Amino acid sequence: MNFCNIIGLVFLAIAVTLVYSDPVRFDNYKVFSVIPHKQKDLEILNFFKKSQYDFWTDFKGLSKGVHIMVAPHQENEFVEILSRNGISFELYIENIQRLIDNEKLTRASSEFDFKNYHRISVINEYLGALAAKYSQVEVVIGGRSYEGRNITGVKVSYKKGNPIIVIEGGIHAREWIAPSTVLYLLTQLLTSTDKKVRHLAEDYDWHIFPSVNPDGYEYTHTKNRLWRKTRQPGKLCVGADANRNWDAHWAEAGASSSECSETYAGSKAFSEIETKTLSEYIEKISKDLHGYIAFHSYSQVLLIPYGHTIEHLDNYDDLLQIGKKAVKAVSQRYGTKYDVGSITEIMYPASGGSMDWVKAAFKVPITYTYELRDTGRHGFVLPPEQIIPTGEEILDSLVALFEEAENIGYKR
Ligand code: 0X9
Ligand code: ZN
Repeated sequence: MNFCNIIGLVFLAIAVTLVYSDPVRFDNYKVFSVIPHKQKDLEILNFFKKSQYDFWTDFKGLSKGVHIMVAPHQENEFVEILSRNGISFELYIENIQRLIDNEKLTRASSEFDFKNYHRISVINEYLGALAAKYSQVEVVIGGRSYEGRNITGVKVSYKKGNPIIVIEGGIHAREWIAPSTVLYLLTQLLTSTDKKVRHLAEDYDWHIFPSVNPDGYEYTHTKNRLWRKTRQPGKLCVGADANRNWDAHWAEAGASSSECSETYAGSKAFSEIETKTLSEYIEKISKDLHGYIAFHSYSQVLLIPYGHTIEHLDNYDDLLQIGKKAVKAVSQRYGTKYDVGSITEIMYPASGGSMDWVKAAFKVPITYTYELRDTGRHGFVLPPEQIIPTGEEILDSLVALFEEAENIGYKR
């Protein structure tokens, strides 16, 4: 074998390893909820943040739990520092890998259903099948991804002249319940015989995108279940937080300029092809845009713009009134409690989000972000048995939301 052949084989071996390498495992990785009570406690939290601990939720204010993932090699240090400083903490997840394995057990099916979380190809096939079955449904391409995938969605339109509602899911890759819930809502809009659901379905036009970060979503299925960002490589690390990358007070608050951070805002506004192309799609339909609802997980809150300021701007008061009805409705079926409020007030500053851009750019009246189940006992790895109950309660919530919006004068 000559030298060139050997080099060729080495490259082939590296390529095969890269493509087929095993997924990252999270054996005995834990999630703790830490409750900071004093200003001093925040310094300790910041120390953890700087030391590469993965924060599943960010600091939300004194006396509110912050969820931190702790690798086995970090556990001693973590527990010791908290104990020494008298900071209270509670174990929320004992072994993340066990949750991931449970999720997989039921994931045998390549046929679309609501008992499993599915790969992007299965989701897109399902969208295609709906379009083939229902004349009111058309497959639409909302944009492109860095790795060349389409951001596939559907338009549902029962009649001409309807106001438009856009539904966005999966901008954060690991929040699997978001695409599933969006698909549940879509399915109900097409199949439900409930009068109120039929009104929603038929008197609005829907542009529905279950997974707007398809590269990230696929990566969570094949390589790292806990991936959040896009997949465009930077100099040091891969990906940007697609919900910090929109041209809405870009990189001003709650966003990082460090490539390796989970909240990296990108090299500039719309540096990510996913946000750029999706924003162009939205712009094209903006004249008739009445609502924009984004789905994330987790923490059970309903968020109102904006993420850059604590000021109550635009129609905040109306959105709060409507939101209160929406969260009341979400709790009716299974008692699932949601809070409602502005992003900065009930979560944390986070500028450059999609909803904020849509609101500011086009003054869209009805704009919300749902952070779906749960409150941290499973976090991003929500068992698939919760897909249907989550879908049911969110459909109840959307019905109440648009009903109240209409009641206070947001006419169709
Ligand atoms: O940090 C986020 O982007 C969202 N929380 S999550 O845990 N799903 O990552 C909050 C979204 C805030 N929304 C906007 N700023 N539009
Ligand atoms: Zn999210």
